[in-house]
Amino acid sequence: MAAMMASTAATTAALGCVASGQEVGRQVCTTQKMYNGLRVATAFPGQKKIEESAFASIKIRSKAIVTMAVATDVSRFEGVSMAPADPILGVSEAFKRDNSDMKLNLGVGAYRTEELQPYVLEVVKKAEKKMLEAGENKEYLPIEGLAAFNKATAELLLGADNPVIKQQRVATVQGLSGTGSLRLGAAFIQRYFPGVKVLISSPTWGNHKNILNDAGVPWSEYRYFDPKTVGLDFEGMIADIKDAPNGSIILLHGCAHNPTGIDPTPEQWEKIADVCQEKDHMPFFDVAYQGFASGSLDDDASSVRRFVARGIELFVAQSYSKNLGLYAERIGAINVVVSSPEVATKVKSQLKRLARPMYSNPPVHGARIVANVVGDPTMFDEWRAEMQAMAGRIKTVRQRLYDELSTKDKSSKDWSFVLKQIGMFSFTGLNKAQSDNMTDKWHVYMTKDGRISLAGLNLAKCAFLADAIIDSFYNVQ
Ligand code: KET
Repeated sequence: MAAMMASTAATTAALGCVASGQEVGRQVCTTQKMYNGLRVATAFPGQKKIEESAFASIKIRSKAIVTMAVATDVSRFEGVSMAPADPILGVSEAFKRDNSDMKLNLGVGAYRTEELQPYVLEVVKKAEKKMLEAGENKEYLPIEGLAAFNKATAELLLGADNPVIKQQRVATVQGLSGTGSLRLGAAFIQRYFPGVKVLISSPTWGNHKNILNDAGVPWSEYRYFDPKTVGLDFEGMIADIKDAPNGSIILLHGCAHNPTGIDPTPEQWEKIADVCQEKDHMPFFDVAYQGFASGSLDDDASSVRRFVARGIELFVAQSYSKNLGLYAERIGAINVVVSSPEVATKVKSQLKRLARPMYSNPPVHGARIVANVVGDPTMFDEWRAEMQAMAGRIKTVRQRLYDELSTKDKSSKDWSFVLKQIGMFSFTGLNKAQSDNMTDKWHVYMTKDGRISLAGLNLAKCAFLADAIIDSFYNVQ
């Protein structure tokens, strides 16, 4: 200890320029460099005050450690500002920090059981067991991903007997779940349709804007949600899509629109397809909830299939996070449906070229699970049953929440929009201050746009949630 103190004193003395509380400047530090041969001088572009505590807290045993301490104080990363928390995933982080027994996480769209626990599908466990028994290796996948997965995912989306599949007019590349697949599609747009604008719904899943911004793709919004009717502003939507320059790209949610839970009717989809054809617009479908909206994989893909049947070229990003509960496996795909097999081959080659420098090739585990489940008729049926059970549980809590809201609210407010919305979410209409009240007073974690994930709610908590919503709605402006 005495030796260490002596050495500390000696070092500090030698480093006269960095004594406690002393102003240190470029010139002095240059002198210091002469004393010690340390690199500290270059770390001081200007005047800097060294705090005593900074030195008290570290044990100065060698010149090298002093160098590190000084260099940390004047990081070259000082210009990096603090990023805001993610509006959705940041909610889960805040939820973890809350110690209240009341707390309820309705932020992220992730399915929970009636006990509010994460759920691994039985069919996924079965597929994993089969994979383990088969002794699969961990070799790299090709850039485009697992062939059996790509075949299964395109067939699931479009229907196995869809002519575009038979005619080999679909370029499918396995992606890093929905987000990574959207990002790959956006990179393709940036490279091959530079300057072409993507129209996104107002509102939309918040990450769409980030994905397009980071890919350098310009975007603007089309009207979608009408707060007055708590429904679709279909006329506004059509008018804005018509107004966009010919050949724009229109981002559409295949089913279970996030965050509103409001989808166009079949007739409205036809009208949207009419306008896309008139204006030579190209749809870009985001299909993150196939099977979760209605419980049927085919019904939830009908919007996409409608456009494909008309011969419209389009992009579709798919995700297996929700419908197979494979959130952390990052499994999904980007599909580009085009007019000829030759074009499909070229488009696929360019998607691979974009993927290679970004992440080289995708992970294999989730791809094998999907390929096994979809490729085995028994497991496929088991999956559909489990998916229907998940979708069914969400519908049950939706109904209970509506019942509680209607019973507890003595005013004439119509809460039936809760029942009309579909998918994982309810868009409550609560504003930011009201959503803050939900969290600050009631410990209900939700996104600040008023969205709640019903997948994180159970029957037992519906009455409590209704109290929180009614309080926030009427007592907070
Ligand atoms: N599209 C939509 C519309 C979407 O809601 C999500 C996820 C994704 C794509 C991407 O999911 P991935 O896991 O990359 O396949 N939404 C939920 C989670 C998140 O924000 O990442 C959510 O809205 O809570």
